Amino acid sequence: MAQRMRRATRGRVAAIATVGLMMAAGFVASSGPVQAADTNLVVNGGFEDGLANWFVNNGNATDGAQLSATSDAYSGANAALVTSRTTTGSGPMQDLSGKVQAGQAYTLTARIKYENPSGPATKQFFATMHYGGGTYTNLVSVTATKGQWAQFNGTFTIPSGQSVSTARLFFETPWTSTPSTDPDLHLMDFKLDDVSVIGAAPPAPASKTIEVVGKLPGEHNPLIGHKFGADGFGFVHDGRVYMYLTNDTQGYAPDPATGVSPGINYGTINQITVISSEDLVNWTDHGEIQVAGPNGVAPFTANSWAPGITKKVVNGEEKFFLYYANGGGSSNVITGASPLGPWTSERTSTLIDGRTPGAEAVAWKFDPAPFVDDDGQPYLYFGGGPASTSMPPAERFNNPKNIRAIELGDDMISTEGTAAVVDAPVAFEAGHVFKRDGKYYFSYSSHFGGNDFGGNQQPLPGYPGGGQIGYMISDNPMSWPKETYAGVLFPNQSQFFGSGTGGNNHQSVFEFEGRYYFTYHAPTLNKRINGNTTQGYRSPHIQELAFNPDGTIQQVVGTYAGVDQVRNFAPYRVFEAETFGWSKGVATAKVDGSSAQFGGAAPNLVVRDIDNGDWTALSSVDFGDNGAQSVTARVRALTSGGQIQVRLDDVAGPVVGTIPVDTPSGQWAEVTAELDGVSGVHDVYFTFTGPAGVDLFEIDNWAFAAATQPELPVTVTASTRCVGGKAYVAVQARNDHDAPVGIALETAYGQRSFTAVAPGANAYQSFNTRAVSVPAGSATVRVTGSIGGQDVTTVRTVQHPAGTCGG
Ligand SMILES: [Ca+2]
Ligand SMILES: [Ca+2]
Ligand SMILES: [Ca+2]
Repeated sequence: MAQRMRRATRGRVAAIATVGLMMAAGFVASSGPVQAADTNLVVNGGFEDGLANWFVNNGNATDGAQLSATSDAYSGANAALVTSRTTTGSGPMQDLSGKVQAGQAYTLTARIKYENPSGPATKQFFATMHYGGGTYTNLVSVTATKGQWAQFNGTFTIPSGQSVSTARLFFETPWTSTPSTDPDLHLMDFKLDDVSVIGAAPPAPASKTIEVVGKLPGEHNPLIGHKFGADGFGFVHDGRVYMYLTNDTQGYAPDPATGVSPGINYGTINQITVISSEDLVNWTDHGEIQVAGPNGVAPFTANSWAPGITKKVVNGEEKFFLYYANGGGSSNVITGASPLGPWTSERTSTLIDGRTPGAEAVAWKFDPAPFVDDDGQPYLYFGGGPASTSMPPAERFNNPKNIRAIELGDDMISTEGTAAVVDAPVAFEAGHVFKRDGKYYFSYSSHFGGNDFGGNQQPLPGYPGGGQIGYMISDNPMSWPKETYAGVLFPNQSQFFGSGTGGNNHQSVFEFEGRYYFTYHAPTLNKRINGNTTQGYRSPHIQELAFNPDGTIQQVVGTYAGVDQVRNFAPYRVFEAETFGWSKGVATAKVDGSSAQFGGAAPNLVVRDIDNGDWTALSSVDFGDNGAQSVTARVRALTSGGQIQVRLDDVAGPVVGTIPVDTPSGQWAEVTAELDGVSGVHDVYFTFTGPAGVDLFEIDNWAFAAATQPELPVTVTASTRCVGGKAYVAVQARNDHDAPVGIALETAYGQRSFTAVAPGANAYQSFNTRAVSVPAGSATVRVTGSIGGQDVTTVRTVQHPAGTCGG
C-alpha cells in the first residue's frame, strides 16, 4: 500500500517538475519570487571533503546502497560512487531541511555517470526531494549516455503550500516496484559530482533572545534574565551552587512580529540547563546537557524534565548522578565525571518504570529526587499524578498515596527492594528530601483537585490547598505516614508574583555555607516579557529557609529581592563572560573547546546577540583597596566600530575604561583597556555600543588585573663574618623613603624587628649561626609604611654568601 501511494504521489509531482523545467527555459527571471543574493545550499557538492554531509537515501526500509569516494571525478579530486543499490531510490542524499523554502525557485546542477557494461546505452536519472512521509517530488532529470558525464541543469519551484520542515535531496533512477528483476536496467552503479542547488539564502532561524531586562538590577530573583528554566534542583559541590533546570527555553519561539511565543510544550524538552554560582547572585551559564532524544546521552529516553542530582564515591571514584523524568511514564539517570560532565549513560533502559516493585499503582513515575544519607545509603523519591480509583473519593483527595521512596543500589543506577508509599497529604508530585539535625524533611507539590482526585472534596484541616508546597518530618527516610505531615512550606507563587504566575511548582532545598535555601520556580521572566498573559515559561528563584527551634520550617515568602549575596565577586582571574548578575538583550551559545575558568571537562559558552545598547553586569565586585589596573576581554569582532564601556554601579554610571573591539572580524582575540579609579566594592556594568542593527561581537571571558602595589624604597645588603670563631649573617636595610618605616629582618638564624626607622637610617642585625661555617642562603626584609595615605608592605629578599671561620 505504501508503495502504491508513493507511485501515485510521484506521478503527480512529475508534472510539477515539468513545469519547473519549462520555467527554467522560459520566464523564471520575471515570474519567479524576488531573490536576495543567491546561495548554494549544498555542502560538499563536489565531494572534495569525501562523503561529508552525504548519506544514502533511507526514506523506505528497503532502501540501501554503499556510498564511497572515487577519484574518477568530473572535477577536482573526488566524486561519489554508489554501489549495491537495493531500490531505484537508493542513491546519495543530503538534508536541505531548514534551507529550502516553500514558494522559492532554485537552480539545480549536478554531474552524473554510469558505466556498467551490461547496462542500457542511455539511462534517465532524477534529482528528487523527499519532503517526509510518502511525499517525493522529482525536481530535475537528465538522460545520460553510458560512460559519459551527463549534466543535470534545471530549475524547480517548491509549491507555496509544501511543508519543508523535512527536505532531503537525493539522486535516483526512475521508480519501479521490483527493480531486482532487471538490476542492469534499474540498479546500476553510478557516480555523482558537482551538485549545487542555488537560490535564496536559508532563512535565519527566528531569534529566541530575550530583549527585555528580565532580572532587574539590584534584584536577585529570577536567578537569570536571559533564558528560562524550571524545576530547579540546587546542588552544592566544591564551594559552588549548581542549579539543574528543565530547559523551558527549548521550545520557546517568540513570533518575530509580536514577540509572543506559543504556550510551552513539555513534549519538546529533552535538555537540562545548568547554571552555577559561588555567591547566589552572579550566575554562570553552563548551557544545556542534551540528555534525551536521538542525539542524547540516553537516547532510549525522549524527555528530560525535573532533574535531581547527587554525588557518590563508587569504586573509589567520585561520580555525579543526574536523575530526570522521561515524560510522565518513567525516570532515568545519567552519570557525570563532574557536576559539568562529561555525561554518559550507564543504563540502556529506564531506571524507574512500571516494572519497579511498589511503583505499579503510581500514575506518573516521574520527578526523581535522589538523597544520599550520612551513612552513604542512597534513596530515590519519585511519583505523582492521579490517585488510584480504588480508594474512596475523600481519601483520593487527601491521601492519594501517589509518591514513593525506594533504596538505590550502591552503584546509584539501580534500585533495591520495594518502593514504599509516601503518604503526603493532597500530594501531586515533586518529592524532595533533605536532612537537618538528624531529621529527614520531605517536601512536595500539592494537587489542584478535580476528577483525578475524587472530585469535589475539601482538604482536611491543616492540609495544603491547591498548588502549594507541603512538607513532612520523619526519623526514617523510608517511613512517611500521614502523621509526619508538618504543614505548608510555600504557598502558591501567584500569591507573591501576581497574575500570570500561577500553576504547579517544583522545589528543592540545599545547604550552603551554614544556611539553608529553598528553590522554586515562577514565570516571572515570561511576565516581564509579555505582561500578565504568560505562556508557561518558568524561571528559577531562591529564598532563604529559616527553622523554628522545634525543627519546623518558617513559611517561605517569595520575593524579587531573593537572597543576600554570599560573598563579593573576585575579579582578578579569568572568568567566563557568561557569568553575570544582570543582563539586557544578550544570549549565550556553546562553542567548541573547554572553559578557561572551569577546565577541560566543562563546556564553554560565549555571550552573543550583542547589539548596540545591550549590556551585562556583575554584582558586588571587590577590587580591593589597591584597585584594578586593567581589564582584558576575549572577544570575536563581527563588525567594526564596536566598543565595551566598563561602568561602575549603574548602567549609566561613570565610564572607568573603554575597550575598543577593533580586532579582525570573525577571529577570537584578546583586547585590553586601562582602568581609572576602580577600587573597593562595586557593581560592574559592561555596556556595548557600535553600529545599529548588527551583532557587534561575541565575548568569551574577562580578566581584571590588579594595580601594581607601590613599593617602599629600601636598600638591603647581607654578608657573612666571623666573630669569636662563630659565623654570623649580617643583614642591613636602609630606609630610602621620605617617612619613617617599620623594618623586620628575618634569617634562618633569627629575626629582629625595628619600628620607626627614620628616613636615611639603617636597620642592622648580625645573626649568630652558632656554627663555624654557614652555607650560602637568603634573608628576608619586610618594610611597612605609608605611601599617599595607603598602608603598604614591601618584601625584599637578599642573598648572602657562604662563610667559614679560620678557613
Ligand atoms: Ca569533485
Ligand atoms: Ca541583542
Ligand atoms: Ca566563555
